[in-house]
Amino acid sequence: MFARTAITVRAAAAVLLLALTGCGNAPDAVAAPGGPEGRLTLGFSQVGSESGWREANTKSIQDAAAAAGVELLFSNAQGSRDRQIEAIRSFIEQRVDVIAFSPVTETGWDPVLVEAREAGIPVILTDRAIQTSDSSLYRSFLGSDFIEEGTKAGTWLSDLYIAAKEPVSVVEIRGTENSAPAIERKLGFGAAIAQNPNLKIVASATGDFTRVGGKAVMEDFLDSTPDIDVLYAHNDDMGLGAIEAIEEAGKVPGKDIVIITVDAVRDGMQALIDGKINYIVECNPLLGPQLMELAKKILAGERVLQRVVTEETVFERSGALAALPDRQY
Ligand code: GZL
Repeated sequence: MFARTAITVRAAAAVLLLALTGCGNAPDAVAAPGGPEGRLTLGFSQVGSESGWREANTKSIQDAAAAAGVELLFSNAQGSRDRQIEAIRSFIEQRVDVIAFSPVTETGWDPVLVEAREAGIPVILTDRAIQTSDSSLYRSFLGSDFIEEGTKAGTWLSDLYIAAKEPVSVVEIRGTENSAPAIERKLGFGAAIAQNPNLKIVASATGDFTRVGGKAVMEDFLDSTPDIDVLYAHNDDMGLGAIEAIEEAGKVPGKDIVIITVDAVRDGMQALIDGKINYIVECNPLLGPQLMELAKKILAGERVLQRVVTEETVFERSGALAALPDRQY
């Protein structure tokens, strides 16, 4: 009964909206919120729980939905694209007002996003981008510039070794294969270190953004790669796992091996303060409030930017000491 009534009301609201704005099939014409008591219902599919960053991102979305009075249907895909696609189909069947998701990998999303468009449900990408030839499949992408993050890491390293006369051996622990952050942090870093011909990536493997993965990869590198000078890990969690392996091998992280990571979550910032990590490029997970604002604007028929880039910075030890006391994640 509720669902049918809601759809009737929403259909009427949509007709009224079209009449008022005369925008016909304009992309901004969507139905009025149809959740309980007219509340906006947002279906969100999350990547998983693989890292401290992801936990903070989930909390930000859940807290922001509660603060904004948004009815949140939240699904955790535990790293599975198929489970994310299932969740999006479920949101379509439940006739949510807006769908948002952080795509675990870049490809394979067009079919389900066409289904959402045909159902008249707007989609917002958060955190990670997708590969598609049809940008009308989503209304906005809210997230970091991962190439810029890799560039920041590589530029800092190039400067650190500006006077190097000998080859500098760099090992890289990548994030989840085929994910936007792993692809683009690698791209940005590689282009930036090309400025310094002494810097060479001598080994690279995926640690899937987890501590366990980072430790296992670093153990392999320590066994197979002589004289490692630098580790570039695509997130703090893999860097922290690698630090365990480095210490178990009797080496001093941050001194015997320079370590650069991305995210700047609490545990990473503490390692930076302890001298075990040398540089962290921030990747801000606190996307919740902006996501709710985007959803409400889209449902109100307002135009929104198709690309909203997250603001973020970089940290060395002094900056971490200043930032840690008030850090939200
Ligand atoms: C980046 C995000 C990445 C983080 C990792 O926006 O997708 O996934 O850097 C997380 O910590 O697992």
